[in-house]
Parts: sequence; C-alpha cells; structure tokens
Amino acid sequence: MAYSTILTDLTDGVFTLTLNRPEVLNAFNDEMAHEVPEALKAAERDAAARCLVITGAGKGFCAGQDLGALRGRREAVSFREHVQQTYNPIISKLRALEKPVIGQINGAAAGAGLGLALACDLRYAAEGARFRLAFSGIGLAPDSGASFFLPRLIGYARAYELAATNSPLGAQAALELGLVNSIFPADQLASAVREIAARLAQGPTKALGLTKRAMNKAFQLSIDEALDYEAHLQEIAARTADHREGVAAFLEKRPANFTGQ
Ligand code: T3D
Repeated sequence: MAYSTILTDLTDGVFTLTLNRPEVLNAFNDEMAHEVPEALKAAERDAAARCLVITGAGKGFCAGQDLGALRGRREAVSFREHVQQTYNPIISKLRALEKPVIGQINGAAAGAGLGLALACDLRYAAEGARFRLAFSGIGLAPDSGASFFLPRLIGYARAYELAATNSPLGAQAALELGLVNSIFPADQLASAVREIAARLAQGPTKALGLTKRAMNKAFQLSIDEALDYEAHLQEIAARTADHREGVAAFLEKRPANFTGQ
C-alpha cells in the first residue's frame, strides 16, 4: 500500500515504519494519524512481520500534533473526538499488537510523539534525543497514553514534574530514569536496533506476543488472577511449533530455529 506521510519496509522479518514529515520533526497531521494505524494493522496481519520498529525521518522522532494543522482546524472540531479518532487507535493498536514493537528514538519526541514512544515495548534512543511532554506548553493535558505510561515507567512525582514544568529530558537522564532501554551514538542507533530487531524477529513470535498480553493484563489483576491468566496463556504457547522446536533444540544441544508458528 502507498502512503504519503510514512514509509514502510519489511526485511528479514522486521517491519519498519518511518514517520516521514521531517520538515516538522514528523509531527502528526490527520493524514499521518490515519496512515499509521493502517500500517500497524497491515503489520499485525502479515505473518512475515515478526518484529516492528518505529522511527522518524530526519533529525526528529515525532513532535506530536502538528500545531500548524491544529491552528488551522475549524473551532467546531471537538478535541475529544479528534483525540479519540486519531491518537487513541494508534496507542491501542500498539499495545494490542502481539509482536515486539521497538521505538527507535532518533531525535526529539514530544507530546503525542512521546506518547507514541511510550506505547512501544522497547525504546532505544540516540544520545542526542530529547523527550518533552509539551502538552502544558500549549495549555493542554497529556493524551496519547502519556498519563498512563509515564508514571508507571518513572513514578508519579517525576512524571508529574516533567508534565507540569515541560522541561526537556535528555537521553542520558531518560536512561537513568528507565524511560529508555539503552542509548547509542546517533550514527550507531539504526544498526544497533536492526540487530536487536532481527534477533526478536527470529524468536518464538507467539510466545513473545503472549508475554506482552500477560504483562499488559497484569497491571489490572490481583496476584491470583495473574497466576491464573499465566496458566491460561501457557496452554496457548504450549501448542505452538516454536515450543516443540525450543525443547527439541535444547535437548539436542543446538540453536533453536523458530518460525513464528
Ligand atoms: O486534538 C488534538 O490534536 C490534541 C492533541 C494534541 C497532541 C499533542 O501532541 S500536543 C503537543 C504538540 N507538540 C508540541 O507542542 C511540541 C512543539 N515542539 C517543540 O517543543 C520542539 O520543536 C521540540 C522539543 C519537539 C524540538 O525542539 P528543537 O529545538 O529540536 O526543534 P525546533 O527548532 O523547535 O523545530 C524544528 C522545526 O519543526 C521548526 O520548524 P522551522 O522553524 O524549522 O520551520 C518547528 O516549528 C517545527 N516543529 C516542531 N514541532 C512542531 C513543529 N511544527 C509543527 N508542529 C509541531 N508540533
């Protein structure tokens, strides 16, 4: 499928989605907000896509809502409806998609762009990347899941401080807070992520997807419910060819050849 605001690529099991509006640091206009979930759905359906990478073209990752487009909207546009129709489906899809999703944070991530990064399973950032809530800077409250993910990742007080002061957070500080998994020199980020993504794409895809489902759900469960849910998911994982292959490979003292089945 041809897109006008994003680029997609599928190589060696890794589906890469590149936000491609570099002149505005890949800020979202409505077209991009429509195309991103379309691409995510395509990646979800394609069994050959076993790991996803989301990144930005040029020097930014994503600066959130395109403020030029926001100002150009008619006043009749409801912010509730706009957020529900644009950002919410993206964030929900990323969390429901049962394949590992990596945010390759090549530059600034702000507003809904930060929400997008936080909705990924893993985040690897360039040393020069910056994170900014940005919402309070324009008199808005967090959306795109930022108020859900950030306190869970770094704790309430730090999350509230970042939201209220709108201070930028550098990559090193983001690493120390646990907001990103690792940081790399800018010129090594893409190759480092490619290596990690390729490894995940060769993994037992169903088991990795069920792991995500279990950890998502565990936020809402008591320990007994979580134990029960784990047992339920184990029943599903145990029926996969990758489970049989993993056990056989271990007993035969050879590397496993997982196919995602
Ligand atoms: O219903 C709804 O839509 C509500 C939903 C809202 C969701 C949101 O995301 S609200 C938050 C919107 N985002 C922002 O407020 C972020 C604004 N941008 C920034 O704070 C900074 O640009 C960054 C911290 C992201 C990066 O700073 P820096 O110094 O690296 O870059 P810069 O020089 O500020 O920006 C480079 C260019 O991108 C510049 O254009 P120019 O001067 O080169 O022609 C700048 O205007 C443009 N740009 C950056 N962010 C946006 C943008 N243009 C439009 N919209 C943007 N969000």
